Order: sequence, then structure tokens, then C-alpha cells
Amino acid sequence: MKMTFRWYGSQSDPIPLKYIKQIPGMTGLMGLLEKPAGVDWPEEEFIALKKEVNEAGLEIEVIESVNVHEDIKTGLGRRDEYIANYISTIRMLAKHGVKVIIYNFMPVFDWLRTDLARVIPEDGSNSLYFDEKDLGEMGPLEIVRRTASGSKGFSLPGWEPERLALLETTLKQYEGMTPDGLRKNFKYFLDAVIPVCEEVGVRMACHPDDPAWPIFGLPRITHSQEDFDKMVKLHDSPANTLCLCTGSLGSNPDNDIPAAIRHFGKMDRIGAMHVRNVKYLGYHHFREASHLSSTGDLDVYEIMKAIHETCPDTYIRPDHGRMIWDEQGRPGYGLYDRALGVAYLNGLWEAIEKNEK
Ligand SMILES: [Mn+2]
Repeated sequence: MKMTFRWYGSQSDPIPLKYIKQIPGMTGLMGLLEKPAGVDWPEEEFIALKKEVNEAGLEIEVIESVNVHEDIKTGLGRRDEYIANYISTIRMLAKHGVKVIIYNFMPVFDWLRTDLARVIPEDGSNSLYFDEKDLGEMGPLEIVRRTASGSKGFSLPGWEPERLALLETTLKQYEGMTPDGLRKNFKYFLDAVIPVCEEVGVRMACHPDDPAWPIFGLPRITHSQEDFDKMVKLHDSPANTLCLCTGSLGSNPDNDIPAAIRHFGKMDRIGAMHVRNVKYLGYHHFREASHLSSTGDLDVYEIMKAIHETCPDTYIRPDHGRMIWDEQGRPGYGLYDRALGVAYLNGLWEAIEKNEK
């Protein structure tokens, strides 16, 4: 297992790399360049990022948020041009030692919450929160406006201003699209990129829909074990994997997370893990909890055991954390609670390893 940390780059992440390096057991980043979907990532910017990260004593073998352009998902317009850019980015990242690329195939909306700082009454900390009832009242344009204004000036992954400006047009392009129609476009994309990944030694890792059900009537096809069974078969290859995000899949209590890890781990189809906990508050209603099992509804010990059993060499990062100790930062991506999460996950891992002996 390689423990890693998401980092947005020194221009936009308030957390210094040396703080990340000082977290016990930290090996590297799940890094990114903040680029609009469809763009061929500039090599010189990635070289500069890698240099900075390596100089801090950290690796950068996993890249997140190489976002898929809406034209690829809808099968419209300039999809072949955007796929060519995507392939060029894969080749460039592979050349500089990247092993896993995390992306998602969610139409229009990336991860979605209705409150980015809901106070947890038990201890006064706050965390990301979702209540579908609030969405019903708002509609897509209003939720986007609130998300943008609630993010304290930080950008949120997948919510690039360029994309949001075209929101109404994009929503129209999905009218009448079925899950199978979206899957067909997904296959077209995978058939183009996976052979390149095989050639250059990179694994694509698809992140689940978050939350794990359809939103605003848009088709979503990656939020259950059954969905991912279909997804890995669209182009059957060890390079076509998933990023199993326990909190995203786990937002739906019907998903058995340790079972899903064992299922895809045994198939060698887990490219990376995001580990966090959720607290169920009702139907399509949850908030994010600390990583400790007893503060939420996921069994994080069972999750780590399933990883240890079936994909012990994978990359892991603590996913979102709460905001604690009055930290001011990007919602979900503060330093303190994610560092506590790392310490806890490392503790579980050590105990599991020693128990096995
Ligand atoms: Mn995640």
C-alpha cells in the first residue's frame, strides 16, 4: 500500500508540501493540474510540478482530475479531437513516471453536495453534507451558484468556470440520453485510450458517481458493483480499472464496500483507493464523518482488511476530511482531519499486517 494525499498545487493549495511530507508514512501525492476538460496538458507545467513534489521528498505516481470533455460523454461535436488530446496527456504523464490516472464519467456534474460546511452537532466541526430534498427545491443552476459561492474562493474539482458558463446548453445535450447510450460513448472513449495505456504502462481508474445515484434525471452509470462490472467489460484490460472511493459508493447504503473491494481486487481492477467514512441521516441524505469507523456508518477496518487481502499494493489516500481546529481551507481538503485519517488508516494497516503473521 502506498499512502498518498491529494494536493492542488502551490498556486492554489494553502497546504505546504513539507506539511504533507511530515505526515507519518506519507509516500506521495495524488496530484493534478487544474485544466479545463479537453485540454492537452502542457508538459512543461507537469515537469515543474513533478520537480517541486520530488524536491519535497514525495512521489507523484498518481494523477487525478484529467477530466473527460462533455463532447466525449455525449458523443457529439469534437469528441475525436478531445480524445486525441486525452491520449497525448496520457503519453506525456507516462513519460514522467505516472502510473495511474483517476477520472470520472459523470455527466455535467462532478461530486455534488448541498452544504459544504454543515456543523456536526456532536463536536462543532463541520463537513460536506447532502440532502436530496434541498436539491429538489434548487435545480441545477441554483446548486451550481451556491456551490461556487460557498467554496470560499477556492475552485472545486470538476466545476471549472468554462464548463459552468455553458451549463444550460450542456444539459440540453443530455435530453433523451439513456444509461446504455452513455455507456456506448464510454466504450468509444475506452476503446481509444486503453490500448495506449497498455502500451505506456498506465492504468486508468474511474471514480464512482458521487453521490451514488442519478441526479437531475441525468443518466449515471458508475455507482454500484453491477455498474462497474459492466464498465470493466466495456474494454477488458488490466489498464481499465476503477478508483474505488468508499465514501462515494458508500453514500448509498445498498453498496457493500468491503465486498466490492474484494470483488474488484481479486480481478486486479482496482487502480487506486479513496478511503473515507459517511454518516447516513436518511434517504439520499448523509454527511461526511471522520475516518474512524464508530463516527460513521462504514466499517473502515473491514475496508482496510479487504484492501490488504486483495489489492495490498494499491495507492490509497484519505479522501475528504472534516474541518476541525478552526482550519480555514478548501472544503473537504483541509490538512488536519485528513492527516488524522492517514494516521488511523496506517494504524489499522499495521495491526492487520501483524495479525496476519
Ligand atoms: Mn473520492
